[in-house]
Amino acid sequence: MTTSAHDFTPTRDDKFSFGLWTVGWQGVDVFGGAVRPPLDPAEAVHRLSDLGAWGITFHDDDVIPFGASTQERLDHLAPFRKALADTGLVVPMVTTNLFSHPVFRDGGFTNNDRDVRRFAISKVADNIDLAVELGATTFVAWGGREGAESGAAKDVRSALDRYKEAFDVLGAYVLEQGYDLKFALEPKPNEPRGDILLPTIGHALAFINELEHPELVGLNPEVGHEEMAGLNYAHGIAQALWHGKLFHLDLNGQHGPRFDQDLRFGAGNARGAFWTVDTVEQGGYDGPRHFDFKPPRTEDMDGVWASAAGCMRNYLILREKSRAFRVDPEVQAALKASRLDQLATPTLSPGEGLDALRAESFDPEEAAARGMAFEHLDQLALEHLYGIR
Ligand code: GLT
Ligand code: MN
Ligand code: MN
Repeated sequence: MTTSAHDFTPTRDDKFSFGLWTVGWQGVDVFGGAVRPPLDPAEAVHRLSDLGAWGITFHDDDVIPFGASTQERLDHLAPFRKALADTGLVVPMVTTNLFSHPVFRDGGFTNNDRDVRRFAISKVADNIDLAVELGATTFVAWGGREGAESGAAKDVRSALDRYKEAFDVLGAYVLEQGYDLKFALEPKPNEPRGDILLPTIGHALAFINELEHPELVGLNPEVGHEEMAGLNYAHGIAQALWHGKLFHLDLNGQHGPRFDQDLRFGAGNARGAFWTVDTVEQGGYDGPRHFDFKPPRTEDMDGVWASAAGCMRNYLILREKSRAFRVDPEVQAALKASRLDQLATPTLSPGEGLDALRAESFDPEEAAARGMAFEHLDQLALEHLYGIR
């Protein structure tokens, strides 16, 4: 079943998923305490299912309190599992909290304290077992506390050695167990640390190449995290796709370089959101459309669900706009006028070498006089986005 034109009701086929920590965020920030009551994970499953979501994701600590005994662990998981079974909601991704407890004040995998690093790896291994048991195939690693505020405090090269060591050990574990699970690194430039390791998609891609099992590790880029660094998210995920490394996505909204806003998807940089959806839909990504947002502190629980519904509705609206843009004959002519077809053609023909290029007569003045016609093309895109085409 596909969504028909102007029907922005989400269905399971749309593969929308939400972090339990998103709708469950109680609004605690640096300037104030909770404004909303704790949300029972089982209730979150039911409410998200009613709204048309397909999946739910979580950190170990979102469902099982830190330090829980084996029995407490089972007790906390039972109602969550029942809600999943009752609704048919899936768990496509699981992640580990290596940032909230004070023990992680200097991070997990790259903490200067060796004991803490050993604990962090074992906490993740336990959570990998749970992830696989619940059917997850992606394991996100957001290293928000892996970083520093000052220069001498972190030897970046040693820290990267330790970061690599953690993924090498955990990758070997996944292979040994025969698990169908891949890791997705989530870059972020700063916040909560002054500077976070693996700050952007590019840093993370380069890091993956140094691992023992690079094939097991890809990316989970978040809209706001790239835009905080002034980067173009659609370009970032396009490059991740090009490398075959777009394993998962965190969709949300952000207004330019400032603190991590985690707005609902489609709020913030609306033009960026349009190109994000266009890239996701055109680029061959078929994984979850995962929302990682924080319903603002101004909202009560009704506002939380309105915000969650808004994420999905905005995605579907932008998907319809992207499709309409791509099939518009005027757009197709404009793409041709802007020579996108030429960009898709190899620069050298089969069998041609440098000699052929050197022998070619080329008039730079004539070529320099040709405009690219990008303004007309972008105006058509904006008119689709603004809703008049
Ligand atoms: C945290 C962070 C997110 C990450 C989550 C996964 S937790 O809320 O801000 O960007 O995706 O650990
Ligand atoms: Mn995220
Ligand atoms: Mn964020």
